Amino acid sequence: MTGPELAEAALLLAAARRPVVFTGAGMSAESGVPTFRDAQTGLWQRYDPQELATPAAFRADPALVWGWYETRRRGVRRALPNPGHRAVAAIAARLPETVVITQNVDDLHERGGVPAPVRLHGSLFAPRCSACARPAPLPSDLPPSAGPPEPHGGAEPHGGAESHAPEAHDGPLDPPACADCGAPVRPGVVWFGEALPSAALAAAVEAASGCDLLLTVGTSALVHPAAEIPLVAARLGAPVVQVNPVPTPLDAICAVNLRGPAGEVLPALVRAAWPDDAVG
Ligand code: BJW
Ligand code: ZN
Repeated sequence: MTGPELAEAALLLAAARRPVVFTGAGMSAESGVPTFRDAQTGLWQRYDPQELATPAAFRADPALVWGWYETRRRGVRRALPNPGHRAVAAIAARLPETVVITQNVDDLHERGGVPAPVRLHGSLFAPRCSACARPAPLPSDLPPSAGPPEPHGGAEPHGGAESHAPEAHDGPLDPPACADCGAPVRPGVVWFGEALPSAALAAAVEAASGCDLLLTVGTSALVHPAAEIPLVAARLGAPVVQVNPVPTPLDAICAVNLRGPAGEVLPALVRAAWPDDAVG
């Protein structure tokens, strides 16, 4: 990828000392992890968020909700970081004050080389008791040969369109019981109507308030309060660079809009910012 927009964004990145990288589901799309709202492939095209991603849904049918999240967790387990994740890690390695803020509940930033992203919407890998909040152990995964292959594309990182198909839901699965109080264990993610983890939200607002560049990658910017993070940076004068194949509500506040997939645009951006480095 080349062009005046890439060159302009590269100048902003090369000049930055305290960048924030703010990511959404599009960051992991090329790893085969489905987004939520993309036409055809987004999870919400196939599943109703009100039946799966709210506290009321879990109360009404814990096995349905737990089974769905277990299917997704196993899909993510098989996925691999894509070149976009590695480019974000390269930015963080080059600029140690970089803060990576993610809405994603996968662990692909960590496996891609960013050890501690700020997680606004929790994690698929941190289940906890639905009553007393005690952290619960992850269920052990079946070996891949133990069952029929799932049609999730995570085993084919950076693959074609087939790897973006939402995975089949394996069906209801009773959640484990809390070892302390016996209540059902729930996924450690943030559902609609729930508060974001206060420390993570505070860290995100602080980083966005003090950054000198905000790079927003692969988010529709429709879900609040997370979507306000780029707005905080823009309001305080930091340039915002967006990486997304399609327009979003953030377009208007962006200094540069880079239209394209994160797995291609981010490595190109890193190469353009630091042409003499062997990273990206
Ligand atoms: C690519 C690409 C490629 C594709 N490369 N790009 C203000 C206004 C309106 C509503 C509200 C408001 N404040 C609060 C609300 C309510 C609600 C909300 O925002 N609703 C709106 C949807 C209308 N928010 C909440 O309920 C939040 N809680 C809250 O506000 O609590 C208040 C409270 C305070 C005190 C006490 C109690 C309560 C919680 C929100 C939780 C969101 N949870 C989810 C599910 C997580 C668990 C799970 O995984 O199942 O988080 S919803 C889902 O959306 C998930 C995501 O993190 C989040 C954002 O989605 P994201 O990442 O942007 O994905 P997509 O699919 O939308 O977009 C993907 C993008 O990638 C697209 O743009 C593509 O083009 C692009 N793309 N391929 C780069 N290769
Ligand atoms: Zn408990």
